[in-house]
Amino acid sequence: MHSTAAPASPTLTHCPYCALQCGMGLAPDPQGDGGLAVVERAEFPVNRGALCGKGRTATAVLSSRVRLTEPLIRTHATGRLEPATWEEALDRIAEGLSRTRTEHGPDACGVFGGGGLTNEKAYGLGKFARVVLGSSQIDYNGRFCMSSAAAAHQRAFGLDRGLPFPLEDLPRTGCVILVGSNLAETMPPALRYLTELRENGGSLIVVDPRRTKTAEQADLHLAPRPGTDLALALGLLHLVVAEGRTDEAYIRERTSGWEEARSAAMAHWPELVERITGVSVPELREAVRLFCDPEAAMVLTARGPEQQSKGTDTVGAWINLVLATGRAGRPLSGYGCLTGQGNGQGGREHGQKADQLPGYRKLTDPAARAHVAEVWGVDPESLPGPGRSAYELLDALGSDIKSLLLMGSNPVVSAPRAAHIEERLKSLDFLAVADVVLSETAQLADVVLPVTQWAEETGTTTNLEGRVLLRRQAVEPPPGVRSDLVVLHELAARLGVEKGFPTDPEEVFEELRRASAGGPADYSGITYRRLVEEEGVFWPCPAPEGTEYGAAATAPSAPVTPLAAGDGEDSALDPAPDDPASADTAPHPGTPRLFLDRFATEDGRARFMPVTHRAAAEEPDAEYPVLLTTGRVVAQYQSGAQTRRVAELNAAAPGPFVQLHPELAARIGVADGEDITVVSRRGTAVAPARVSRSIRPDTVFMPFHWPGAGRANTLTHPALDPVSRMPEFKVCAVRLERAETR
Ligand SMILES: Nc1nc2c(c(=O)[nH]1)N[C@H]1C(S)=C(S)[C@@H](COP(=O)(O)OP(=O)(O)OC[C@H]3O[C@@H](n4cnc5c(=O)[nH]c(N)nc54)[C@H](O)[C@@H]3O)O[C@H]1N2
Ligand SMILES: Nc1nc2c(c(=O)[nH]1)N[C@H]1C(S)=C(S)[C@@H](COP(=O)(O)OP(=O)(O)OC[C@H]3O[C@@H](n4cnc5c(=O)[nH]c(N)nc54)[C@H](O)[C@@H]3O)O[C@H]1N2
Ligand code: SF4
Ligand SMILES: [Mo]
Repeated sequence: MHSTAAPASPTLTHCPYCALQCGMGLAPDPQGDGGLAVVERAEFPVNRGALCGKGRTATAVLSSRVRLTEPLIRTHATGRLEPATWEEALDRIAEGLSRTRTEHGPDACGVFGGGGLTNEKAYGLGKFARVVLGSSQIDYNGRFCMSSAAAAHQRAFGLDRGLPFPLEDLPRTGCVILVGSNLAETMPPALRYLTELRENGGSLIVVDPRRTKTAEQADLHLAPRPGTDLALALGLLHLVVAEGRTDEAYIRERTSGWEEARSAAMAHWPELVERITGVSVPELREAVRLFCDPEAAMVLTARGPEQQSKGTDTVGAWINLVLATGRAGRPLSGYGCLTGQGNGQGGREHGQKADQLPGYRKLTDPAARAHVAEVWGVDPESLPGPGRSAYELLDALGSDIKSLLLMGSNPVVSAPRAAHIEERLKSLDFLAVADVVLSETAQLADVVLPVTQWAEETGTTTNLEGRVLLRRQAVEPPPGVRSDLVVLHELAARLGVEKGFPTDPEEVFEELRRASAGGPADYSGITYRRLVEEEGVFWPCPAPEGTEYGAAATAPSAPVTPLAAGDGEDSALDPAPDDPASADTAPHPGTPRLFLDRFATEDGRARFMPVTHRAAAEEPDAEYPVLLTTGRVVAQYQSGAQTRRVAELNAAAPGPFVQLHPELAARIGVADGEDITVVSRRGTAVAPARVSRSIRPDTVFMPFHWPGAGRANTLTHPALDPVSRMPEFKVCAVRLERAETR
């Protein structure tokens, strides 16, 4: 892959990795080995042509040298995975699942999905679990990602869309507080928005226990002890009240629950907060000044404060700060969560979540069940209820759950307490994995299916702004590889459901439109055609009333303010060709900005959450005296299944490490580059020390991208947030030892 000036008409598509969903073009490689060259797509608004190293090199994973090209079946004779035909592999999976269903009931069949799957795949997977298997046991890796922010969004605003405004609003606000996001490494092209913010005179506050590349850009860097963001936000709110900086008129007119939230915050004195967090009172005061002085301001959270056993309350505390200062649902202001995976947003809307039906409907809501059952042509009574959350589902493997179909995740590397989860996966009667590569989880499977990936197929994703995008097919997949949609179709047929699992992504999307119509995440007004003609469409985007997909009868109270005429005006929005009734009804323009008139709650008011600080599930003690936190580096993606197969990225980030402060390094007697043994109550990991002044002396940081001895998740704690069921990836207690010299 080479980045070059654009040759003739490249295929316009989007990066396979993170939630920014950078636009890119793919053209035949001018070097001529049959591969693809990545070309700039400067007109796409989100990244304006810029790509990070992962995006630039993404075509390397299309090469048959690194990926799966034939199905594999574990043979009894050798115990190893051996090549097989598609017929054999699909038959084996159908057999495995139906045996489990017969012997142990439908809920003994589990399904695990991923936030990297397109909307069409996520929708198909949820339908497959509920209609074909009749199982409630489905969840996905997004539970490990943004579920705490999603839960807090729902509670406070009545609707969960990561960002309620487009990124282009960032440079024009007055102050951004970025809580536990290392955007400079996790979404590099987005850093530009923050640079522009500062160029325009706005200020940036970064909250991170490490002085990251992102924190280096900040006007103010607050470095709390991991797991104390809740106290930090409450301390800031305390000061806001004490300094008389609340917006009383806004609180009165647009919110509810302020008194309780205010009392809870008042118990968090700045001096107490300083003791809990390690952030000094003058720093807290400076943060309040920077945040409150300008007319408009935003708070954005990412995994730092969210991946905690109190992530929902923590996000709630930051939302309280935003509400008390009158900064949500107003232009250039608000709270947002920076969603992570390529389809982290859409993947959480269309039914692969344990408690959810497409369109972000609740599985427990009788009206939602009736609507979706009708679209699916089944009896609402036949739909199972909510299942277990991701960690609980993985933890139940081998006991309640006997067979698992897994698509789009690599939990052997990415799940908390991973050695235990690896054992649970091994104890299954039957495991089937569909993947692009032979991931560490696929290596444990009874059957592995080689599937197509981004540039080899068409499908939609929804980026962190709620912008629905079309990824277009640019190349033919290698022979022997089939799409996840074909897998679902074939398995459904083998399990007795002949219809309802089309293999054409647009056909699936058309069904998704109907299923989502009238739901909170309404896609019914979006068509593939519009996605080609516009640079994406923001949901909610209902179909006009009276049209085939129009859902006037089921529409919820209008929570949102469509974009004022202007954006998208000139983009010939033809009605869907198969939809003559809509000829004179104007298509909905989509909703870039939410909540400007009212919030999506029943009374239209945002709800304060009365939250108080509490400790992490596992605090340091004499035996395990150091805090471990985990996260990412720029050159690797997630479990590394894809990026560890790209030479350029491996050269940049070859393996795990333990980042620690020189004082801590001196205490245990390790020098930079020497191996450290990190021990937690879950297990032991070994990786070289990276000695650095950019981290608190009481904390070590490990990236989680690698399997084996340096696997960070061998150490992490599976304590779950009581509401979101998010595991505590960001805090646990460890002991450090100098590794034995070899
Ligand atoms: N290069 C790269 N980019 C990615 C990904 C990737 O794997 N690699 N993954 C994508 C996905 S799915 C996601 S979810 C996003 C994640 O994007 P980010 O949330 O930016 O990523 P992390 O590195 O997990 O965490 C961010 C920061 O939280 C800090 N942190 C740790 N503990 C705490 C704490 O207790 N409080 C606070 N305030 N901060 C804390 C860490 O030091 C880290 O710098 O990135 C997306 N982009
Ligand atoms: N310690 C620690 N652990 C963490 C985190 C952390 O910060 N710290 N972050 C958590 C977060 S935010 C996330 S999102 C998870 C992510 O962790 P995982 O769920 O493991 O995510 P990926 O590594 O992206 O796994 C995706 C898998 O699907 C495959 N794949 C890609 N595209 C397709 C497709 O179209 N179809 C199919 N069938 N397969 C496909 C890839 O090759 C890969 O094997 O990790 C979580 N784990
Ligand atoms: S920032 Fe995210 S979407 Fe953009 S190129 Fe990098 S990995 Fe891809
Ligand atoms: Mo994520």
